[in-house]
Amino acid sequence: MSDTRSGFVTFVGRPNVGKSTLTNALVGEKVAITSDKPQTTRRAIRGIVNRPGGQLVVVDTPGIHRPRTLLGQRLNDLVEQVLGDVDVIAFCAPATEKVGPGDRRIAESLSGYPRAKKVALVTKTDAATRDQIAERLVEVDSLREDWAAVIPLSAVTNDQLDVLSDELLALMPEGPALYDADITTDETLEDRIAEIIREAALHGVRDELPHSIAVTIDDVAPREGSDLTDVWANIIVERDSQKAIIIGRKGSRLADVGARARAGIEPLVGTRVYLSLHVRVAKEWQRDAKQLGRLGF
Ligand SMILES: Nc1nc2c(ncn2[C@@H]2O[C@H](COP(=O)(O)OP(=O)(O)O)[C@@H](O)[C@H]2O)c(=O)[nH]1
Ligand SMILES: [Mg+2]
Repeated sequence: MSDTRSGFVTFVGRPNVGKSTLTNALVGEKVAITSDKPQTTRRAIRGIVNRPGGQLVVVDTPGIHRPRTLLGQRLNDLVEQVLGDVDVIAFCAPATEKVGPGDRRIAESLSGYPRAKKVALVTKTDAATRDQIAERLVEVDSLREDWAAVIPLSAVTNDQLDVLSDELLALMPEGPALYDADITTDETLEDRIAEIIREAALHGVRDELPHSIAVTIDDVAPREGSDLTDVWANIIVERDSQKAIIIGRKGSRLADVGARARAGIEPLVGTRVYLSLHVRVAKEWQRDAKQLGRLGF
């Protein structure tokens, strides 16, 4: 018999409702990149939350989309798999927007995962009025009969996150911790660096470009005889015109991306970083099985 609980939880909800931000806030460290662009999350990222009563593994996913490319289909398959496996699914809707058809559809779709317990979260309470929060709680509560809990919270001000962790842990099966207590994610260092660079590259780009950006790492190596880590990475886009946008006038945009990325990578590796970024074109990689395989999808 075990006196601790442990298990897996994932957040679902429309894009931009704050799922990745909440993952990071619970873990207490940035394990999932965030942005206001669609499809920012492209992997199932596991963040680990240690509590006195046990361990939560938070799986942040891209969410179900209408697939427009092979990448989109693969991401949907990944999300289906996660939803079928987790112990708890937490539905998220922001306090700042009325519940709409998209929310309703997602909440209904949770019936397809009978194994998981379901909770509802009203996110972004810091940006909403008391009346909005109250209205949203009522709307969200009525979306399903079987919510184990309905919790308002803010991942930005950390409001009610302890309540959420305790509630989630209480819904988990009894069992020992699944990961060592001193790790926050099972992502590799290279994967985390690639994601930080992608987040930097997403900054300030619009339209289709966010979807077209991928990042690969050639090498991460401490430079001999110095307190410096060399990182060689590639930003992959789908067209020459996109390459020109990423690089910018006289390389100015790429320099900004590099500076922004370096600031995120340095605390992760614990040294100063020399970042070598190359922009490459992989034609239509989102639709090409071979290229997707190469990029790890
Ligand atoms: N004010 C406020 N903004 C938030 C909160 N959580 C997320 N956001 C913002 O909402 C946007 C989308 O967040 P993200 O976590 O990437 O959403 P996801 O697509 O559901 O993973 C970002 O610009 C976040 O900074 C919150 O608790 N309060
Ligand atoms: Mg996300």
